[in-house]
Amino acid sequence: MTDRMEPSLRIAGFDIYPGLLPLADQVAMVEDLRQVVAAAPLVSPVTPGGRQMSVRMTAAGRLGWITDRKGYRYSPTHPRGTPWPAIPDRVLAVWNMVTGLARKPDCCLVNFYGEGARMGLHQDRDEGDFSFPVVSISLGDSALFRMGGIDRNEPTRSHWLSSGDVVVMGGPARLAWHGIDRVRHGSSTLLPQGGRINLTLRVVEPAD
Ligand code: MD6
Ligand code: FE
Repeated sequence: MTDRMEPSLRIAGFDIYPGLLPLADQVAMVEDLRQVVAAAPLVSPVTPGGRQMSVRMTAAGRLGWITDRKGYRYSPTHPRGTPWPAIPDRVLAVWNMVTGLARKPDCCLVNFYGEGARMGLHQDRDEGDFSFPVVSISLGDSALFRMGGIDRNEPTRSHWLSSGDVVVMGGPARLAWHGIDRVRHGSSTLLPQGGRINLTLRVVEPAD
């Protein structure tokens, strides 16, 4: 346990760190992620209801979050059957900075938003232990992030996330509803072809 950095913005219980990552770190993190994607290619997941998600997805860590016709779950392997690559140290360093926790995340979910991709309002509730926060890192194009409450019908607030921003969803907000309404395609030059990457770090296995 080390000191946790204080957020400079709090909206609906979400802790927001605008511009936490310097540009050089963002560039280096994208390079790390190219290696992750080389080992575990992005897939276009299908929901249990049979709908194709607009984001493309992969993961790093001991467990990755997957979805297909059989359901949502954490899996020790990529859909093609291979283990997930390790979570890059540079990504773990962000977890350490904003959580100060000794426990490391089990999963780094990687979401790629191409033109027109979005993420419907959802809760992150497939993990085994909600006492740990979920940490999110945004890279590339700006995205409109909608944050609500624990009940789906509570009012929501929206905030534009930019490249290098970090969000922590923990404490009472851990099970809050949230989503990405839209991405401003081409608003960042971090990725040469445009697009947005969002990383979410999660503790999946209950603390022992
Ligand atoms: C996104 N983020 O930023 C979607 N989940 O693309 C999430 O779904 C999210 O930002 C848990 C905690 C923080 C998040
Ligand atoms: Fe989420």
